[in-house]
Amino acid sequence: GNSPGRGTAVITRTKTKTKKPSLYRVLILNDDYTPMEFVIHILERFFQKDRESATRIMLHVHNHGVGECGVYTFEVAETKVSQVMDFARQNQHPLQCVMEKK
Ligand code: TYC
Repeated sequence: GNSPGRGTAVITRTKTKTKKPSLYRVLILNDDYTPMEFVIHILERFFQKDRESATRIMLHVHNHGVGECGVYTFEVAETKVSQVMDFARQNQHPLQCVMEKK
């Protein structure tokens, strides 16, 4: 540490930051009402999936109840969830999107 002023001591950090950010899965949940085509569109628009991957993920969710859209750091994952929830609500679909720590 150094001593910048009268009666003050500062501990300086020597070690380089090496902590990796925690990662979060963004998941979509199945429901009985959201059109398949709408879910495919969500996956293309907000998760940069090509049509084939988007269709595969949508069908996985349709058949299994839940599926992974992508893995992101906290703030990015939060933003994706908000974007999906806002877009679904705007279009009056009950689609649910959540995040979970890996
Ligand atoms: N189960 C919906 C239907 O049959 C399709 C769907 C798939 C809805 C995935 C939501 O996350 C979802 N129209």
